[in-house]
Amino acid sequence: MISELLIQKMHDATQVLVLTGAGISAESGLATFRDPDGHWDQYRPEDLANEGAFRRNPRLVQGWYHARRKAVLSALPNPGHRALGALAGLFREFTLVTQNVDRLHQRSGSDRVIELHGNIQQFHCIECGLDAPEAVFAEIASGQVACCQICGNLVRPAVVWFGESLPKEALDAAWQAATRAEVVLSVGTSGLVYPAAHLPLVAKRAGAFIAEVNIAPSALASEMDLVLIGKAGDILPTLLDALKNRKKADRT
Ligand code: BJW
Ligand code: ZN
Repeated sequence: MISELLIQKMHDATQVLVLTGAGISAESGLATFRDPDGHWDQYRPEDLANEGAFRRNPRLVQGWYHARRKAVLSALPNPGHRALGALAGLFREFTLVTQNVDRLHQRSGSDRVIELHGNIQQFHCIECGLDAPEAVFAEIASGQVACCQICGNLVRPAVVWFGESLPKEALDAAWQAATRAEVVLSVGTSGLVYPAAHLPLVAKRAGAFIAEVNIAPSALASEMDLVLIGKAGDILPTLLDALKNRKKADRT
């Protein structure tokens, strides 16, 4: 099921980067963005995931993020997340970069996850930046527009919307790791959103072998050295086992 070429490339590699997207959390029951039944089957991105939309209709946007935050808090990491956590231990340098805001990688035991698009757990004031207390979620749930207790401005989720810069430190670290990586796996992402989608391409230009794991070819598929079609929760544990076996065979 897993390509021998990928196993060999990963077996030989010391520096690996994995980029994940919403597809890896689909098997935890969280909706993706662009798949049928994804978030944007119901809403247009421009109505929700940008600052202008938020200022025009804060109740809608706060309510949508609050509902997603609740879904995230009751979701559990799945075998795909866990396999990446275990894969990390097989390489000298393993960089896990995610576009996801759900923190399921961290909850499955991955440390040092680079979050490109922030996280949905925290909300903060758009003006003074103060972290919102837990009480704002009850306000939002009751249909009120939640505002900062210090300056009275709106509170927003700590995510990156369209037109906003990604956190500089996170993007720089991901970019540097991409230029060093010998193998890149792009998992469960449509490859449509930049600059995240540049990472596998940057790595390829620097000589990396790049592969994707997706239930259908992504927008980056034609650039990939290898496309593995299937669920992340099936393919990643199989890849982990195959690599462990190969390493064990080497030692005997
Ligand atoms: C499975 C599966 C299973 C399902 N197993 N697989 C260069 C070119 C063109 C445009 C731009 C560019 N550079 C910048 C831009 C503009 C813009 C952009 O990219 N636009 C394009 C869409 C056209 N980018 C930005 O604005 C970014 N900022 C920026 O560049 O700042 C500099 C700047 C400032 C000012 C002006 C110009 C530049 C910011 C992007 C922020 C993205 N934010 C969101 C929302 C986050 C908050 C939230 O969660 O609501 O991030 S958008 C949304 O898309 C979210 C995701 O992280 C992101 C990527 O989505 P993802 O993860 O790929 O999900 P899907 O649903 O698209 O795909 C799921 C995949 O999984 C599918 O392929 C399935 O097949 C697969 N799948 N089940 C494996 N079980
Ligand atoms: Zn404030």
